Amino acid sequence: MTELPISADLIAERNAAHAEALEEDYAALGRKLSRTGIDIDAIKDRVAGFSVAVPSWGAGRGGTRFAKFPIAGEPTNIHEKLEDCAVIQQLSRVTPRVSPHFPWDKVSDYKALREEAAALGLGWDAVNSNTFQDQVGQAHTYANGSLAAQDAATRQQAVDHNIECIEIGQQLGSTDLTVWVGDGTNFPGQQDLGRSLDRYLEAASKIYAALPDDWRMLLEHKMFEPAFYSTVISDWGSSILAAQELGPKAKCLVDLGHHAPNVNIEQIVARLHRFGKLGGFHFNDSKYGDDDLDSGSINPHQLFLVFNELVEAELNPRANEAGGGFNPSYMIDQSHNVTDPIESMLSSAETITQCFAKAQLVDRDALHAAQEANDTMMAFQALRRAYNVDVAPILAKARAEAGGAIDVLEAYRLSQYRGRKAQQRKAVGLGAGIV
Ligand code: LRH
Ligand code: MN
Repeated sequence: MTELPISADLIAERNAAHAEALEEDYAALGRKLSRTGIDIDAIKDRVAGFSVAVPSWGAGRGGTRFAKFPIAGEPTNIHEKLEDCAVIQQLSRVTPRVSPHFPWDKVSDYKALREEAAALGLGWDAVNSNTFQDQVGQAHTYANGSLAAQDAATRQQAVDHNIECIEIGQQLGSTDLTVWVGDGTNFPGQQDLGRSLDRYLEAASKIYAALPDDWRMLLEHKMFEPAFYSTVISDWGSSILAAQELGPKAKCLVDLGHHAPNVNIEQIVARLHRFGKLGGFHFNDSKYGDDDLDSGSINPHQLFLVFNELVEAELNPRANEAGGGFNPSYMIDQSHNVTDPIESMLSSAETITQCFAKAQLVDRDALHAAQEANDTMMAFQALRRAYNVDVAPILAKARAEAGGAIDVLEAYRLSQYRGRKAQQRKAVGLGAGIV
């Protein structure tokens, strides 16, 4: 194991300063929960088993089409991104995997990259293909689409790129390919809406055929952007139909920001699970469009309701053609335009884990009994009472026991990690766009 980026002595020293208060808070919460028959240590053990992957592209500052404002010391390549992801894992202990994006994270030796990550305590989650940007020297432009492009050579180029991502993923030890395509139109009539999907399915089936036995293909739907009139895989309906058409290894990935405001995302989760197609999540938050804001920063209650559905789903694993009962891939997908990306991912990992923990506290017998009795208020209260519990002591205890920091942001700031990196790393130029 390489020496981790944050001094273990600093973490130990700060944890010692917080230990007594944490013990007090944990004991008090334990007494409160035991009054309703909940064993706090059992919840802590569930939290200790929870994890969410971080996006390599989230380690750098993000931007919009208008501008991107880099910060000093932000990562400039996958090696520096891994170091920053190691900071998040070292302090939070819930982010042991990185989800890479190609060709953004392209290197010449993936075996070495896998060892480099492992030495930092990191593994790999789903690999992401990219057929929404043209690369220098690329034969066919994606300006008119990729997997759904009218031009057969362009579709084949996109298929080849996705198969290359699978091969890279195999070297990294990943078993999921996330396929998001921005394919769509900006004008009515620009493309035939039916034939576009047919072309997508024909091309996607070639990627599907290249999947190793233990792999999944995660289809990511999105309502709009970069296309602003129609998008080929625009909603969960198009996604589940495509996944059913492709086969048992094709699942649906829910990026929370890819829905119209106020869409009932937790019900989409329940539906995808019902039909054995719940493949995974890109956690973030939004107020308007695909804002890629920090998870739970705008609507933490929705995130809690999503995890409430996930607990119900885990309790009712639907047999699906691929046999796997319930193993959705949890990943963060955010764009950190105004914060230190490490702080945002520490804060988001905490919020996501809090919503997971709160969902474990729901008295399911009381909920189900109230639902059966049409006792609306008591059914709602069963959720609200769990949501209102401050689970921070449980998360901090699980984190400290795993060697993490009780106060992750305090430890990160005291480490002056970003300042040190600003001295070591070359500055990132001004620009615009997502990365
Ligand atoms: C598309 C998306 C997709 C990624 C990209 C970085 O909006 O959510 O998951 O490929 O962001
Ligand atoms: Mn996404």
